[in-house]
Amino acid sequence: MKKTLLIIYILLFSFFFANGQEPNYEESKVPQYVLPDPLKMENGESVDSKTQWVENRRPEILHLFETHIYGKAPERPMDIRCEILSENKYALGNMATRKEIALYFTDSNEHYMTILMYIPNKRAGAVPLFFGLNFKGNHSICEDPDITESVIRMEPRKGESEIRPHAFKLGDASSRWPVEMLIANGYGLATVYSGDIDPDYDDGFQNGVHPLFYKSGQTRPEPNEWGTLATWAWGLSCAMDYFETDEDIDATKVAVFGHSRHGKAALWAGAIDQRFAMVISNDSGCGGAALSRRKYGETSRTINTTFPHWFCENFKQYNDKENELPVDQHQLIALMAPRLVYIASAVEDRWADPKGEFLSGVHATPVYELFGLTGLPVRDMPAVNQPVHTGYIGYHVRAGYHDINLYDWQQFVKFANKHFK
Ligand code: GTR
Repeated sequence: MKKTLLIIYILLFSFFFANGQEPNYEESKVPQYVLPDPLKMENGESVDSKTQWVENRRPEILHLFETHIYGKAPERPMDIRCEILSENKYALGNMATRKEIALYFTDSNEHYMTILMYIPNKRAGAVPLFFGLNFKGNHSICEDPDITESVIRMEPRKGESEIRPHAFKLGDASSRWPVEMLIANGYGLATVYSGDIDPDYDDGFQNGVHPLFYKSGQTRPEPNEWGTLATWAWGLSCAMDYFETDEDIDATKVAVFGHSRHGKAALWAGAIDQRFAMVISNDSGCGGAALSRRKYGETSRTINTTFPHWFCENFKQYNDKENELPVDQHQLIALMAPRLVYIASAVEDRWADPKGEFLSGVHATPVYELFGLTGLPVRDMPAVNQPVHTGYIGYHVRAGYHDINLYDWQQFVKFANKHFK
């Protein structure tokens, strides 16, 4: 753990040294900014009814995010083909049924992602589900020895292939995945290794699903087409197509969640696909829940430089020009209305700008009010470990660093219990 933190700091330090740019961590140095009004159309007209929001303003904002930030994804394959690879009704000491499902992106059997799923055996009917991407393979989420090991694909080391056999051991990320706690609370859990959809490194968009959808002659996405985050979000929607067909799952109660880069993808998935009843962002930061105009911690320039493949090419035009962005991230949160959204921050995760994440919830709130709902019921940032769960936008800032841990999960479950039970 300490070693990992040290490596992260060294990487960040060398990155800023190379770029000659220090991140701002001082509130007094946050620039003055004016946020785009979610309730004002681009032509200046004000939006004062649900209908106007749903029919006009929401599509307008969605289109702006798609064109300038995440990029447009192609239509998902109709009737996506799936295959149950395994099923065990006696998993986790008989507590759960474990299934592994392959979802094929095309007619061939070559390109697919594998959903790993646990469903509580003690259930009266279909169950609500938490669903999110994992970083280290399906087998990393718990120590269940029968999970099929994901094929891990990472930036190739000199002379080697991108496939890294056994890069992560069984249960490697189990502290982030409280499977048994969720099962005991009556929730299902599903996950997909994000590298099944698009491996997380800049290879010019050759090794993920992109080439399967290129038009003839196309070799990389157009400037307004999907970067890796949008690709992951697209994959999350493909999984939702499957969940709708699985009788064990209540598809009207699926919470899509993600930590960090996966939190950014979860938010975008919740924006483009309104079948997700709840959207959870954990420490998603820049390009996720945090307001870009605050330029606190990670900025558009730093993120586009370190991860040039995450967003669409158009987003790079806004490096150092956050004020010129036609949208800011509170409007992404607003796109979830009237559904549930939860923003989780960690107080030491300054790189992700906890206050900027909180403020997104505050400034998305007027859209919830249009629906007669309370968004975030407070305007001042709550104290550490004092979650706010009474509105449709939930929030907490926990003690500690960039991570997703049991405390975070306990809050998500409490929030879900209020609405899903
Ligand atoms: C960081 C990145 C963040 C965040 C994080 C993660 O290096 O700058 O935007 O996404 O990675 O995904 O853990």
